[in-house]
Amino acid sequence: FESGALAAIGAVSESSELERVRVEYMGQKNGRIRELQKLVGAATAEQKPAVGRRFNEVRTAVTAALESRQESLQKLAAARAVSDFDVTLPGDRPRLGKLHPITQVMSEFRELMGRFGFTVVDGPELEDERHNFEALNIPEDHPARDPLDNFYLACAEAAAGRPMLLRSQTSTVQIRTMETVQPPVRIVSLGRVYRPDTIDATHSCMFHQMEGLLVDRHVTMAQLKTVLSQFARSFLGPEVEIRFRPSFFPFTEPSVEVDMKWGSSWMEIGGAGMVDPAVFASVGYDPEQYSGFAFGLGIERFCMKHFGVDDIRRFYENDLRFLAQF
Ligand code: FA5
Repeated sequence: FESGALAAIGAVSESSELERVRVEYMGQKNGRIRELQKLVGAATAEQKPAVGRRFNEVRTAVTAALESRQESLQKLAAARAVSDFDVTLPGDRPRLGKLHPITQVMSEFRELMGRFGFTVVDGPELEDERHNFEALNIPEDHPARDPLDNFYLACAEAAAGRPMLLRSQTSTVQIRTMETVQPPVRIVSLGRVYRPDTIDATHSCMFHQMEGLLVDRHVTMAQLKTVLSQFARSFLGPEVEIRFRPSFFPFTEPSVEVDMKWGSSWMEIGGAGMVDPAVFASVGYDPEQYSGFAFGLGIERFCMKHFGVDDIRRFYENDLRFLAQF
């Protein structure tokens, strides 16, 4: 028994085989050790001490051989795993994320306008009618307030007679700023705005604007044009031109559309004008003492020009093949 067991243990090369050998020789139920045990039982009283001792010796020896074989098989497996590991292979480079192209452009705008002395402020995307319309001189019956042209919300405030909407323009932040600080004011605010426009290559129902507001004594339209053209040139290059076209906004007088020429074509980038005295009145500024200019630019238009993207929808599809290029 003993020599057979030790030979079988020495011959195995896998843990599973070793387990089979263990069951065959040492198994509680049908292991061959049972036969030896029977011999011990059958021995005469005189033989018993010697036979019992021998039995114990054999059992201890086989058990120890099983254990040491198990240990050496484990060491062998570990060594094999280590030798399969090639330490000279290059490591996996961690994949770094990137900022969205619109986020990149917005940070650059904040930085540029900061250098022109404009402080960056934020305003809420969920607004009331005072900040989105009334204080901006957009009266109750004005078509811009049509529910079909705005994202009004069915919320508790609305039920209590205070309609709320997703802001349709960043001009709301002009009001929020003038309500809290006294002139001189020199701020920009960048953020999302929402309009139920028909979506196409240049229109989205959510987009970004940069609002600018400067209020001081003796502010002129020439200063407005200088700031806008300096800004556009710093961002896109010295060859960029700015053009004003007469327009109308309830909160500026006079009002203009701002076009930018980059390459061979003109492109509309936003609206601007001199702050209407009615707006100053609604925030408690004295229109006799102060004047100001304001502008609101579409950020996506700049991104499209800057990155050569011909469809605004690409920015919102979260397609990594697109986003990874910026
Ligand atoms: C305004 O929103 C005014 N608040 C701008 C303003 C501010 C005027 C301060 C005077 C003083 P307008 O609706 O034209 O104006 O929008 C401004 C710019 O936002 C547009 O020129 C365009 O570049 C961009 N824009 C408008 N609608 C969309 C749209 N659906 N998708 C993408 N960009 C848009």
